[in-house]
Amino acid sequence: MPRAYVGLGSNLGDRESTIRSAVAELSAAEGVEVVAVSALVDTEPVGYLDQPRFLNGVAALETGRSARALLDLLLSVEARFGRDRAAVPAQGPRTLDLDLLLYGDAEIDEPGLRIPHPRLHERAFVLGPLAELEPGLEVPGKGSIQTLLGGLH
Ligand code: PH2
Ligand code: MG
Ligand code: MG
Repeated sequence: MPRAYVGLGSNLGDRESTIRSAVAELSAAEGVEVVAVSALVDTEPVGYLDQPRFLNGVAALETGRSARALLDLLLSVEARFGRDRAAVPAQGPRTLDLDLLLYGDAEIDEPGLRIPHPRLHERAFVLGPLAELEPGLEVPGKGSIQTLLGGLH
C-alpha cells in the first residue's frame, strides 16, 4: 500500500482540537490507516501575511485509496470542519487545511491534483514535520528532504 503524507493546517478557532479531530476522521475512514502524526507547530503565516498564526503538522497514512480518492476524502473532511472555500482568499484563514503532499513516489499533474504538492519544497512548516516523520525521505522530482530543508536558509 502506498504511503501518503498529508499537510495539516489551521488558523481559526481551536486549532489543535480541529486538527486532532480531523486526523481521527481520517483514521476512521475506509481504506486509510494513520501511521504517524508529527508534532504540531505554531507558525508565522507565509504568503498571505495578514492573517492569524497557523498550527501546522503532517500525518503519514497508508492507504488503499487512489490519490484522487484520498484527495476527495480530504476535501470532504475540510468541508465538515467548516472550511468554506468560497468565503476567503485561496491563501487566507481557514479552520482546516488538509493538503495531499506526497503519494508514494508518484508524480501527478492533473486538474486539481498536483503531487508532490507544488509549494512543498519551499515551505518550512511542511518540510520540518516531514523530516521529523521520515528523515531519509526523497521527494519525487525535488531531491532529499534534508537538501530541501538546507536550501531554505
Ligand atoms: N497555508 C497557506 C498559506 N500560508 N502559512 C503557514 N504558516 N501555514 C500554512 O498552512 C499556510 C500558510 C495556504 O495553504
Ligand atoms: Mg489546501
Ligand atoms: Mg495549504
